[in-house]
Amino acid sequence: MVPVLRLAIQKSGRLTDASRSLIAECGIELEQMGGKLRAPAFNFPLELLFLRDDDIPGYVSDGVVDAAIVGRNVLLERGVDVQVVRELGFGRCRLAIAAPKSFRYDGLSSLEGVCIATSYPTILGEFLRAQRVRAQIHEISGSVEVAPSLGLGEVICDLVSSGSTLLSNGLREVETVLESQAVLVAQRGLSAAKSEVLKRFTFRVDALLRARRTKYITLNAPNEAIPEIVRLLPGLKSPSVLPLYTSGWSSLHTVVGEDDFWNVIQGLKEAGAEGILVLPIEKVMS
Ligand code: PRT
Ligand code: ZN
Repeated sequence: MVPVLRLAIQKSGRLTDASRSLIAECGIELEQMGGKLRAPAFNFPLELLFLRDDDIPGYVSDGVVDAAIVGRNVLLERGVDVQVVRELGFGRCRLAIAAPKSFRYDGLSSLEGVCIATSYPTILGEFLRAQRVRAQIHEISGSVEVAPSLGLGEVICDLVSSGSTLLSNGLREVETVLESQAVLVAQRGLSAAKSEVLKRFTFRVDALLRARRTKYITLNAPNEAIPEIVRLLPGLKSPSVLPLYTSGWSSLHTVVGEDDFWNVIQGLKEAGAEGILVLPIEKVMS
């Protein structure tokens, strides 16, 4: 019998919606998504558990759950030994040191002897040790950005995404300690049967992640412009070229990565492409 993989996601917070969407887009349907602690899937051997993010790393390493989606920052702060299976590309943020505008910062040596307020003492401690900086760490549990104004630390170390929280508290980012995003993690030493279910789940996740990173492009072009357009298109293989009803014109179809997408489009127009359509891709199988 195929065992059920127990996968934990954050119950309610910044990673919740994206984690639920990922599972839904993998074609996995849950029996109920209400306020309950767990939801079994009816078309895949998976059971979802909704937990506080801080509890997730420990539950994975203890084997209470088999796998989970959690921020890399939380994982490293807990210091548990679990397997990072995939980076998921959402929940991106950085753990950064930020100082009041009045604080003179000329590099890491400016932090010597300084008191840093943070909810990430483990990660910060390791960073400071690696950089050979002796600073004091003052652990606080929330609203770290107000610490300097309350005299709880001269500088802070906290998660940043847009930077607007720092800005509105008169702080500026001076060092990046860690780049973070949501990761799929699994317990070390899963049984062979559960590893197989995880592999099937990861296969779906990979198809989805590849699709999210790519766009399907179609365009029309005069035949003489095709060599230059093909040169510009970094497709999976070379693009498909189909003749149009209007003689001397063709339609090209290909896949372009999100990273170089805008540069490619600009180049295509300059090379004579017309009627460019950009379409989302649902899955890309390797
Ligand atoms: O209730 P539970 O314990 O499960 O949730 P939580 O309140 O501890 O975590 P939550 O939901 O706030 O964040 C979950 C995860 O989202 C984090 O562990 C990160 O991996 C990720 N993430 C991504 C962030 C941010 N971006 C983020 N900006 N987590 C927190 N923030 C906070 C940050 O602490 C600061 O207060 O947002 C503020 C800064 O945001 P900007 O946009 O103003 O820079
Ligand atoms: Zn938390």
